[in-house]
Amino acid sequence: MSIPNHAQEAQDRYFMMLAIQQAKQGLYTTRPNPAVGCVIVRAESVVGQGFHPKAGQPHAEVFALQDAGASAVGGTAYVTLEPCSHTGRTPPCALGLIDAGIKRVVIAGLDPNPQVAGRGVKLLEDAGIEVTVGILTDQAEALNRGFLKAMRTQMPYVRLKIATSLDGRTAMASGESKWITSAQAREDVQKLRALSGAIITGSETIIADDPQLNVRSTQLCVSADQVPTPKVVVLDRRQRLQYDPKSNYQLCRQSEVLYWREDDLVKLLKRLVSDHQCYDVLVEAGAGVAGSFLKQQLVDELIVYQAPCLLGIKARPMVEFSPLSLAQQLRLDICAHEKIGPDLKLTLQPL
Ligand code: AOF
Ligand code: ZN
Repeated sequence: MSIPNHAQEAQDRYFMMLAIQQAKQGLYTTRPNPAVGCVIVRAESVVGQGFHPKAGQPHAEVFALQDAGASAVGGTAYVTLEPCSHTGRTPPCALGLIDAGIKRVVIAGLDPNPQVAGRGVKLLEDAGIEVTVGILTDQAEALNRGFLKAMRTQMPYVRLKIATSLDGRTAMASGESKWITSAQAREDVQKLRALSGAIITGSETIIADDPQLNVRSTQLCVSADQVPTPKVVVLDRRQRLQYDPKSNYQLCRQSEVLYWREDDLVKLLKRLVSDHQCYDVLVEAGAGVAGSFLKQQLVDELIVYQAPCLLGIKARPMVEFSPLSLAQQLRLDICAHEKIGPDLKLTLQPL
């Protein structure tokens, strides 16, 4: 009978937390690759650490092993994602760990990429390495929502962002809407954009607001020019932009823009995964588009920035949605709440 070793588990959680902190350094720059961190431990102290900085560059394990040098022999590697077993842009990390003389590997969660999916663990075990899977899995998975969902379902992780007043209004009846939420809340939106492979908007938003929809923050942990530019998708079923004489909208000048003229949003989302490797998608649009995504149950996460002001009943509502009875309401779970400057940020998941 084996007795659970609580001291070992506590230690594993501690070092995995350090590996997660490493992974976070690549959060905005690794797309379409996942953000991954690795810590090498020998005799209960950290001898090497690293993270994956960018697709095409070495994986987290390679940097951590380099950092550890000869001290890696006989050590334990803590990795936030199963070490890869395939040769992609870089060679298999599982073999790198074996060659470096690592004796034990602790992994937060398996890599659902069909090219890996358990094969990394098998390579390690076949080489006689002790493997533990499932330490701080939820925290590690929270870093790579899009990558994990896309690998598992071929659909992206969709975040819908809405900025509203306390009474749930987004603009005056005239369309006037600059600015309801604070500069701090708008700065926070930069993080959502920096996480996203694509930003979806509507032609009406382009015509009314001429937004830039780019990443330009100076307050991210990396400089904005390191962040891969999100693709902008304009929903333009009625081809309003093509015939609009004003063609020099701000975003057309600076980003790669994809015009989607079809009705089918599921097809668009699947296409973004299969053809463009966009695994995290941010919807920043008006009430009509927001309503379509919500009604079709395509939203994984709703982020509401709510300013403490009242705009009244003639102002525009946040979502075009008209349930006929209370039974048809859309219910959500509040996952997080935070005060950002004077505003409230709510993160919700549809039930
Ligand atoms: C790891 N460690 O740090 C990362 C992994 O084209 P490549 O060679 O960069 O491979 C990309 C795939 O490798 C990616 O889709 C995911 O399955 C895995 N990412 N694996 O062992 C890392 N970033
Ligand atoms: Zn790898």
